[in-house]
Amino acid sequence: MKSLQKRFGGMRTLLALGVFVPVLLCGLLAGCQPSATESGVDAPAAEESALASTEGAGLPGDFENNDAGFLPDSFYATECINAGNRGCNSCHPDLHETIKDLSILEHGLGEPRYGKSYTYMDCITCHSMKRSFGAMGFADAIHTLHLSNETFNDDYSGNCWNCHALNSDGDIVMWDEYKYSSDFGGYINSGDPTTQYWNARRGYTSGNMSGLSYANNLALDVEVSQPTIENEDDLYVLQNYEVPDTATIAAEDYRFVVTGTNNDREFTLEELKALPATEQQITQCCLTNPINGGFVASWPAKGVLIEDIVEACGGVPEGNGTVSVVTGDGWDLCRNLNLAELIKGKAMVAYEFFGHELTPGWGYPAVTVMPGQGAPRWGKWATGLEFSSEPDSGGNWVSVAKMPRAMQGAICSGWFDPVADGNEYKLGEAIPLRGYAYVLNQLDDQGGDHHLAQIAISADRGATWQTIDVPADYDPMQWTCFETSWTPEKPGVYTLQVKSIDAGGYEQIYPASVILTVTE
Ligand SMILES: Nc1nc2c(c(=O)[nH]1)N[C@H]1C(S)=C(S)[C@@H](COP(=O)(O)O)O[C@H]1N2
Ligand SMILES: [Mo]
Repeated sequence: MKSLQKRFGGMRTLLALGVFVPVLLCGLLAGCQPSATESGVDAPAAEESALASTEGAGLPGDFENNDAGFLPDSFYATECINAGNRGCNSCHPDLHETIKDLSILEHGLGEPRYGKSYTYMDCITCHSMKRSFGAMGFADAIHTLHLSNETFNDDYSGNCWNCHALNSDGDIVMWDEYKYSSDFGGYINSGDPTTQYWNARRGYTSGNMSGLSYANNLALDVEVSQPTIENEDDLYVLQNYEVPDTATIAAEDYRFVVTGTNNDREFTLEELKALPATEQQITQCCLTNPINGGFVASWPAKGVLIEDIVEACGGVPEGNGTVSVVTGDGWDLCRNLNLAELIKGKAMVAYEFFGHELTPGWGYPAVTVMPGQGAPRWGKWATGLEFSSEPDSGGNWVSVAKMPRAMQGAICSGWFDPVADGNEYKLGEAIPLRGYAYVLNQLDDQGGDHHLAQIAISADRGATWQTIDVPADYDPMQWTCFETSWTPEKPGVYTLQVKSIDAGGYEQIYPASVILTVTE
């Protein structure tokens, strides 16, 4: 059996050697194709050495080089489902590398965080939001891009099933979602003990034809906490437009302009810093944080509460119930926010994080942090506040949660350990498990309250869930992290899943999943 880690490990070595990258990775994207020749890499030689170091087999991802991938080697896993050559990462082990040269305006995604790599999930959050905003539907483009590409067609024997799968109802789905589903291996509830028994009687002792193993009814000893991130580089950086000039403005030239108050004022950075300061931990979560994503973090911030700015400006006139953040790049999803809600949430204009000034990418000189609100409502490179009587742009929790794949950040979870698929452990070893769960703390249109109530963990593809209650005194605006360890009783290939359960009656539809192997 070849584990994913081994395959990916092999690929990483190739990438480190700098061979083969343009041909393999960029070759599939028209945008960076020229670099294959410009870089001067001797492609045929590179390809030869690449082949030599992949154990004499064809390319990882080559559909005719049947491979069981993360599954134990068997006729079904290798010949029938060819699990090792399917999904984006089988040809693009580093998807961020694949897209990073597209401009910021096209893909404002920074480096992956927490040691994660980009997966299909990092793309589909935005690319499923084709109705109004977010990224375009890319199905037509991605199909054409691949099917008109020589590398995909000839070197990879590429076809529909590199990327797609058929579920038990015969629907065409994405392999990268299907590989974590309870339908995997041909039984709709494969994790169910009755199904496992049926399979075991036919010789599939792990309980699934594919060789996947299950652990039903987990009873782990789980600890929860609400920490800030230890490593400040784990705070994601993302922008929708070009980084504006205000990101590097000299402190003495910067002005923070406040209008719509009883006594409108302009503040220099020094004057802002002279107002009463507040330090607090804040959880920031992009609404499009992918399933198992890294666009979420909890960090220490210092700044001035919006309430204290209002006070410094002599209050706001009756009727000015909303506030808009003015930003250096013109980002405008932080306009017409409900002032009372922001004050209650201790929203502030932050000019420091981790004990030092903000960096250009993170919104220098000032960012408005809006605890409990999705990160699109935060304004980086903030240059002022406009208080007004415009109507509030509205709480939209329910409509957001109804786009569960696109707006996963409203109710989300992810793994820090194991951080990705493919880790191997020895039987008897206690496997450390760590991750986060978060629910956007907003009122919905009906005034319903939403915050994280429980974290649920499964090792049988969702047939049974262990639920962990979030303590009632936890801050609903912060993420909750969990930590535990698990010692499986049998060797096998397991799937661990975690999901968030909201106090307002919703639960995360697509859990965050990781596949790991336990060897004898
Ligand atoms: N001025 C400005 N503010 C912005 C954005 C932006 O593009 N421009 N993006 C928003 C979104 S969608 C996110 S997720 C966060 C990203 O913040 P970070 O890069 O500091 O983590 O900033 C928010 N505020
Ligand atoms: Mo975002």
